[in-house]
Amino acid sequence: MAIKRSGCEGCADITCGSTKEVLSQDIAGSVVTAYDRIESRGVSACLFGSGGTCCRNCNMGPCQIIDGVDEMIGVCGATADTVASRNFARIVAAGSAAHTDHAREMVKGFIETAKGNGPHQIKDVDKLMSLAAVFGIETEGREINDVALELGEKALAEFGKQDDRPLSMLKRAPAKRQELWKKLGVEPRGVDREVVEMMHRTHMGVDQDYKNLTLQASRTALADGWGSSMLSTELTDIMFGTPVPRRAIVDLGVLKPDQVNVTVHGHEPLLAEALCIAAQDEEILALAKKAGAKGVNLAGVCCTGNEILMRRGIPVAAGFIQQEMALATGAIEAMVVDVQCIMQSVAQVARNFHTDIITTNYRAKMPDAVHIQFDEESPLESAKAILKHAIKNYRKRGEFFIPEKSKLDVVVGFSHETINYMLGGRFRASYRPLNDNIINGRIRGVGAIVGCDNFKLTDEGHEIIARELIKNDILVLATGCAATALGRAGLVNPEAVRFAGPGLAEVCEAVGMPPVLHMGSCVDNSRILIAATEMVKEGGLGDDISDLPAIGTAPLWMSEKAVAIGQYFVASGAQVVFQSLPVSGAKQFNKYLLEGMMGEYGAHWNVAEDPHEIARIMIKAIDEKREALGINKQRERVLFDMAMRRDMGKNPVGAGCHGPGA
Ligand code: SF4
Ligand code: MSK
Repeated sequence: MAIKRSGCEGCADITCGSTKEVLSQDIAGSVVTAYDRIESRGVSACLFGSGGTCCRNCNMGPCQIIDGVDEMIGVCGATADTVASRNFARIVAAGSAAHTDHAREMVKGFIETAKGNGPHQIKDVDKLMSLAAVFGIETEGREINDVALELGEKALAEFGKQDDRPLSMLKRAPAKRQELWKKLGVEPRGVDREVVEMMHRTHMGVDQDYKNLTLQASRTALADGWGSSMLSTELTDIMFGTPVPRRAIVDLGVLKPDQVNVTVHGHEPLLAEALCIAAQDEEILALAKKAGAKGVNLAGVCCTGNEILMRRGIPVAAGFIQQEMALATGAIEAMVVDVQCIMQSVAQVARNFHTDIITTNYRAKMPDAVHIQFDEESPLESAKAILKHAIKNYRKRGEFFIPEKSKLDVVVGFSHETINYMLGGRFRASYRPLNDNIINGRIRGVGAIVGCDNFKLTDEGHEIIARELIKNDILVLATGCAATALGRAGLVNPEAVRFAGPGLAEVCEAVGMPPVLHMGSCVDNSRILIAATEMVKEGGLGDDISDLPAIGTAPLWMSEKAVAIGQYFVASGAQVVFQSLPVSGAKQFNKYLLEGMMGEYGAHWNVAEDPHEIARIMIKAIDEKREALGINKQRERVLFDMAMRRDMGKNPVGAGCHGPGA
C-alpha cells in the first residue's frame, strides 16, 4: 500500500531536506515511518502520563492522581508529589542503568585488551597513567598492559562495590563540589547499588518524601555521570585513542551507490570498532568485490555513529529520527544494531527492501531480525561474520535512492584534552586561554546542547538554539544526536564561524575551531563534566561548577538517559533546560526541581518549549553568573531575527519541517 503524505511545501531547510527527499521517492511509497504513525494515531498524550501522576507501582492501582483533589490521591494515599517524584526517580534509574550496562561491557572489553586478547591495543598511555593515579595504582617500572589490567579490574569493581566509600572518580570533581555532595549525603557508592536502591525506594510503601527521593535520584545520576559514563568514555579513549580533530561528513548522502552499505546503530563502540577493522580486511574486501561491489562502506547511526565519527572519521548517516529514513533509501545491505535507541519499526521498514537488521547483543533481540551474537572474546571474527552476511545481500539490492547532495562537512573530535591543546597549545596545554577569553568577554560563556532528537518538535530546534548562542558569543559544546543534527545544519564546521558573534569568532578563527564543538556520544557527556572541572581548577571563574557561566540543554530529549544526564548535570552544579518534564502534575515537586534544587546544588532544572525561549534562558543564566563573578559587561542580546535568517539563506522560523507530513 502506498502511503499518502501531505507534503511539506515551501520547506527548503537542510535539516529535513534528506528525509523529505527520500520519502518523496516511489521506492519509499510503502514505507511507514514514525511521521506516518504520528499522523494516523490521532490520540493526544495522556495528561496523567505527561504530568507524571499516573502510578502503577502496585496492583491496587493503576492510580491516576489529581494534585489538590482529596478524592484523587492513590488508593494507598500517595500524593501527586510522591507519585511524580517516584516516576521521575525511576526514569533516572533506567537512564543510569542503560549507561551503566554499556559501560560495564566497555570495561570488560578493556580488560580483554589489557590481557592481550582481541584486535585492540592500549593507545592513549598518558590517559592510562592519569586514570591509574585516580585509582591509586602504582605505575613506576610496570608494563603498560599490567597497569591497564589493574585499572580495568579496579574499574569493574566500582560497579558492584558494597562498602560505603564513595566512587573513586568523584575525586576528579572540584573540591567544593565534593564537600557539598558529602554534606548532602549524595556521594554515590557502588554504581549498581545506587540503581538498585533507587528501585527499592520507589517500590510501594518505601520512600514517600519527594525531596528524599530526589536525593537518591541525584546519587544515582552522579553514579552514572562521574562513575559509569565517565569510566566508559575514559577507558574507551585509552583503548581506541582519545579523539582529535578530524574532518568527516554526515547525513544520508554518505551512503554509496557502488559499495556494500552497512550502518552501525546503537551505542557500544566495541562492536563498531571491530567492524571498522573488519571492513578493511582483505578477505572481506575480496568477498565484496566478488559480489560486484567496490568495497564496504560503513556509516554510523545514533551514538555508535558518533563514537566512530569522533575516533575514525567514519561518516554518520543518520541520527535517531532518521534511522527509518536511512533504510528507506533501499541502499543499505545491513543495519547492525546493539543496544539503545533502536526503534522496533526498523525491522518493519527493512521488510520493504533487501536489507537485514542484524541484532548482535543477547540483551536486545527483535522479531524479524537476524541475530549474530557479538563475541567480546573474538570481536574480529564476529565482525567478519556480520559483514559476510551483509555482502551476501548486495546482489539482491533493487531500486534505491541516495540523496547524494545531502552530505555536510563537519570537523569533530573535541575531547576535553583537545580543547586544552587547541586553546592552550600542545606544549602548554591549558584551559587558561579559555578562562581568559571568558573573563575578558570575548567568549560570553559555554552552552552545552546535548541529547536526542524526537518527533515532537522540529529538528530545527537544535539549530535555532545553537545559532542564537554562537551569535551571542557563547561557545557551544554538543554531544549525541543533537551534535549530529547540528552537523546536518552546517554548524560543526570552522566555516560556521561567520555565524558567530565577533568575540567568539575571533577566538575560533585564531585556533581554527568551529563555534560548535562535537564532543561525542551521549555517554561522552562526562567529557563536559571534566571540561567544566578543568575550567574551575584553572582559576578566575569561581571555585565550583555552579560558579561558571555555563548551562546545558537537551531540547529534544527522548531517552530516559537524557533525564539521568540532566540530573547529574544539576547535581554537579550546572543548570539545564529541557523542552518538557513529566512532573508538571505535581505542584510542589515541580517547583522543587525548577527552583528548590538551587538552594542545595547551586543549580536547577528549567523547562521551556520554544527554542528561542530556551536560548533566552541560557543567555540570561550565563549573564547572571558573569554578574556574580564581577566580569559582566552590559550588552544587548542579539536576537536571531528574520533578517539574519534570510542572510543565511534559511527559511523563517516556523516554516521549518516537522517531517514529511507536517
Ligand atoms: Fe496506587 Fe499507591 Fe499502588 Fe501507586 S502504590 S498504584 S498510588 S495504590
Ligand atoms: S543515541 S540517547 S537518541 S542522543 Fe545516544 Fe541519540 Fe539520545 Fe539515543
